[in-house]
Amino acid sequence: MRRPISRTISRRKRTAARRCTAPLAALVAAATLPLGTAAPAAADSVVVGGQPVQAADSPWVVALSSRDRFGGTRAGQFCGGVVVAPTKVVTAAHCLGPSVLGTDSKELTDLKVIAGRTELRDSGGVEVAVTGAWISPEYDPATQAGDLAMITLESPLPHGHVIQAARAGDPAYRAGTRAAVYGWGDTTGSGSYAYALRAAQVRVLDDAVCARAYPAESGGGYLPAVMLCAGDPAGGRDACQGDSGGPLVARGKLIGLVSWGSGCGEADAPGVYTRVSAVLPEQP
Ligand code: 4AZ
Repeated sequence: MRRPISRTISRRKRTAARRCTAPLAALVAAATLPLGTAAPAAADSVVVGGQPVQAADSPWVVALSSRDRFGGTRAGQFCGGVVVAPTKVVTAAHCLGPSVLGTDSKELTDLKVIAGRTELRDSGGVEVAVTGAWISPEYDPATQAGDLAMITLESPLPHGHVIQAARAGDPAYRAGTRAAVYGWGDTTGSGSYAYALRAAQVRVLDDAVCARAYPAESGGGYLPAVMLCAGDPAGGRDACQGDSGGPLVARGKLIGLVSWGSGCGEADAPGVYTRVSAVLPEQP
């Protein structure tokens, strides 16, 4: 059986602790974090078929961390994020929801952004506290439409960390464009979470290909207005669990956020990404 939304087959099967009851609305209403209380859960992690990269060479990639909830072995990393302004990080909305954080998701007291750190066991880079989170009003947890959240940092990161987001119509979105996805997620599809940042080279795929891979059906399907898909036609290169919220970059610009997919790196099951140009509000 293959269902179109990996949230039902990969993200959610990861841990029962993620199946939770806290309404996302509560999180949205709490425009200002703190979120969460301590409860162990597996990290939402991977890049399959990638290679190691240095945070210094891709300084806009950050890790979202909660040691309270995910433990300290990998610095509490549970999702990726992208710096779009000195105090603003975008990530997947689902990263701040119950499917990732578990129950009591509205009160995570130790949510941090880790920037400039390649290896999660090192102490390099900076850890910045989070003062607020905005969930896109377009986010629909049932379909993953609008899977984007914006986090406000307590103190600014240097301008060198910021990546520009591609606007609608940018050639970076064209099918066939080479792109790279970054993260500390599962490198195998079977729960081998990376300690060091990795990137995989993929290509932006045609909407028709994405729609064929994930036909509309009850509960999900590919929605080209708010999603794009990317992969390696032969499989093998993809984002995976734990990479969610991390960047898909093409032509030096942010085009997508890791959102969902069926498994990781399987042929004819490309990774699906939030179409940033459609969901991110215009930057000032
Ligand atoms: C996940 O569960 C997930 N292969 C993220 C990305 C993909 C699959 C699953 C894409 O977070």
